[in-house]
Amino acid sequence: MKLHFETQAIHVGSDSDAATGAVIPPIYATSTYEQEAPGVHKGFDYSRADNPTRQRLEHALAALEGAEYAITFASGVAATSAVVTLLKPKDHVLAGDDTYGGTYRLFEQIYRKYGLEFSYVDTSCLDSVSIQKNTKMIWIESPTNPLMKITDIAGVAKRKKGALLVVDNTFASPYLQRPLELGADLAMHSTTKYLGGHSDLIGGALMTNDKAIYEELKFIQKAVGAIPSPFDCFLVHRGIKTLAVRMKAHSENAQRIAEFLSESPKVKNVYYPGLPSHPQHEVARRQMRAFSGMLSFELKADATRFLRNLKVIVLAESLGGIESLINHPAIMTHASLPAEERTRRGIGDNLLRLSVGIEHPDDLIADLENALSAI
Ligand code: P1T
Repeated sequence: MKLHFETQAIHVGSDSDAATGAVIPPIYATSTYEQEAPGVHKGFDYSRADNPTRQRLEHALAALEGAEYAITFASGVAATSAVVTLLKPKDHVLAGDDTYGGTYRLFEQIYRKYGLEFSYVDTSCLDSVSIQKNTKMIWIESPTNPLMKITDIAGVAKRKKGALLVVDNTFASPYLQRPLELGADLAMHSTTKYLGGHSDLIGGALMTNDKAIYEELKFIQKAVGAIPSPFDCFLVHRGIKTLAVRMKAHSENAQRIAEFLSESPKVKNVYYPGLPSHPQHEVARRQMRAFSGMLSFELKADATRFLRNLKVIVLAESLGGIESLINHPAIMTHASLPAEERTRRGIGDNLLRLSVGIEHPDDLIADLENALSAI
């Protein structure tokens, strides 16, 4: 029987514990496993290689992305790093020009010195996706961080000419968007965000249907060792059981707030793919089930004073938790970009990014209204 997303999120990887019948299986806090004789064991030998709590989470994550395989990491950045180590010196990565600041930092400040080449284009415009002879990977986010640009994933997949297409699906979550079904080779997540959903852990994951890529990444996971703890795996697994209901609530709240902000005379621009005025609104409608809880907006003046006057919405990095978080990208999440790179991308000093939580939307709107009236 083919189960729906909501049912898979609750049941895949969540069979009762065979030893005790516990409906919620135990967290396997163990580094190692007894062997009957050298090399004879029950499938686990050392927890860097594999751990039952992690394995259950990986089964669940694979099901949610519609993938054969999932591999988890200690952070989203560790997952990104694992993907890049599939490449060799002189290979070229064509990346979106609006990605998480830490992704750009990893590419430019770590991997460039190992001889990899990176260039950045606006992949929301398909014509800018031009593949060089040595392009081995295309790296996109959709929606992007922080400007919420949308890339036509199926459109890029048609142009990839043998390069691996990797989609950082963090802002959408697998409930809203499934890149592998649109032709991507790998989906990547910071599980810190919507999958965990409660701002209480750091983690990352990769999903694929390609066995050879999976085996290579599984080897990298073990050999490099950036694995998540069993405790964090348990928390992500608990979080994803409510992913569907949370994503519906995040999306509904964000739509209301985007509409509210669009009407404010104090706001210059609102970036939210759910607004019909968003340049890629139609693409988003086609490839996403709803528009998620992430939006950005540019104030006409004085972002700092506005932020000081918020009482419910919390000023903090990160996103995707049940509580609303607001971020100043130029000073916080995207500070690692050189100033001229930020300006080129359109990340100005009055740009704010809001991760809309699942509080009552009237309270969030009242909080924003009050802070807007102070500027
Ligand atoms: O923080 P970590 O779990 O390592 O994930 C990195 C990462 C990767 N991809 C995207 C789209 C992200 O947004 C992030 C992390 N982002 C933040 C911490 C932030 O506030 O934008």
